[in-house]
Amino acid sequence: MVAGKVSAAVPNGIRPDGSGAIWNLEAETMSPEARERLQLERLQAVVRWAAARVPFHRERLGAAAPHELGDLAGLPFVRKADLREQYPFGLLAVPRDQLARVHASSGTKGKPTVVAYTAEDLDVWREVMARMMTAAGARRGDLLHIAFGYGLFTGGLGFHDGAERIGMTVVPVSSGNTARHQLLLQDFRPDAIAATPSFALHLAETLAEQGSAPRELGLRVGMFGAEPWTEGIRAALERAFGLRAFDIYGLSEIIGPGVAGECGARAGLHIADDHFLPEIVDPVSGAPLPPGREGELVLTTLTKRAMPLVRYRTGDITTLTLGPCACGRTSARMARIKGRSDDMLVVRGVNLYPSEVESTLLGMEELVPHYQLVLDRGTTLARLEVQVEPSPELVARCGGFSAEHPEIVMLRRRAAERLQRAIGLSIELTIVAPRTIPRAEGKAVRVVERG
Ligand code: DLL
Repeated sequence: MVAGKVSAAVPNGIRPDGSGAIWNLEAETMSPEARERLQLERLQAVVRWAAARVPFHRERLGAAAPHELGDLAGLPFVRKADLREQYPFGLLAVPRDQLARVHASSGTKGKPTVVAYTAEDLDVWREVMARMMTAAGARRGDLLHIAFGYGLFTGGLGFHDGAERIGMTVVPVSSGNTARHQLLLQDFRPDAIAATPSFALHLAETLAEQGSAPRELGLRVGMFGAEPWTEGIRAALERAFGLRAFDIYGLSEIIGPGVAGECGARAGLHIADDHFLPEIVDPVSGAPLPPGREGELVLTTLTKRAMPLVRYRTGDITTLTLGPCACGRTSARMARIKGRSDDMLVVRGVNLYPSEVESTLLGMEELVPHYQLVLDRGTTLARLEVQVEPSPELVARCGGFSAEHPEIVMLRRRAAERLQRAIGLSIELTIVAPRTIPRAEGKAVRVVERG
């Protein structure tokens, strides 16, 4: 069996005033030495477990037996393409009838990627989600409005199960149907909301359009994730709703949401690294990079039974920090995700992530936090255009939207200059009419290709 003790359902780190609560004191504050010992023990077990039970892993891992954590770097990577090739159940390490649940990615490019859980795996998932939500300040008895999609996507059910473990009251609204969200937010007055940051902004915008003030809903905690977002979006969400916004990260292949999340110090996301072992590698060469260097996050599941993965290439770009955090947790932390390596655009030889455009533009109060990068590959030199919308206040001041209005023309010039200074590229920028950029109900689409 893979070593994997799951903590009791009762939180043991909650201070009487509820501040700075830690769900699992033992696991989240263990000493670095104890953490490394546990990680090595679990790594050895998972490598044995995967090689003994899954032909795909056996062929690649052979008789590998890591003696120290550093030996991990000698093992082969697993990629998303491997999951597709093994569709649907080729990577299972347990008989199919021992699965408690299956999830899958949306599969926009061909077959979906299937992931599977035993009952123990679901228990680990609930545990890590309870940790992350507690770190964000969610408490037993809080009412939680879940706006992540339910179904094969891991967002809805992941938050749902973790919230039930904490003892929250769950409202499983799921994604879509903005009018229903508005009604329930106004009538139920939840303490907390879980959503993609872009959908939450959309909710704030539509509420304001109908004359109600999102701040008056009384939301205290926002838990956001499933797509890259920046400090600019955080500020916009906190301003709109008057809540504190926390970043929660995860991916279906590893477990779903709950791989990492921010605490009250908001100095990086704590990784549940007693269950998921992180590494950073050079996205091109795959060579391991030291803490503090930016690169691609690679994760190894230390306790998953149904579908263990050793050295899974997440495609997500971040950095790791190992130092202690003010909150008392001792896990490794990762910086907020800059983007996916496959979302990186190369514009006239310069690497560019949509999040860099976002963090530059969102500091401007005449713009709203909805933008899109339109890439035209129809021309010989790929052309990039940034589209962004003006704030309703500015449009009202101009007496309606017109791209030729002097204030809009000036705003366009200033925004383009700001981008040029920050990114070092002159990029075509267009201020488009309010509501032109599509609002997503799930993950926002930041880059669209034309031509
Ligand atoms: O998006 C799981 C999730 C649901 C996480 C709800 C957080 C909240 P997938 O659909 O498999 O799973 O997509 C995983 O989404 O590799 C990242 O590229 C991106 N992603 C997830 N969380 C964040 C985040 C879920 N907090 C992919 N910041 C990952 C940036 C994120 N990107």
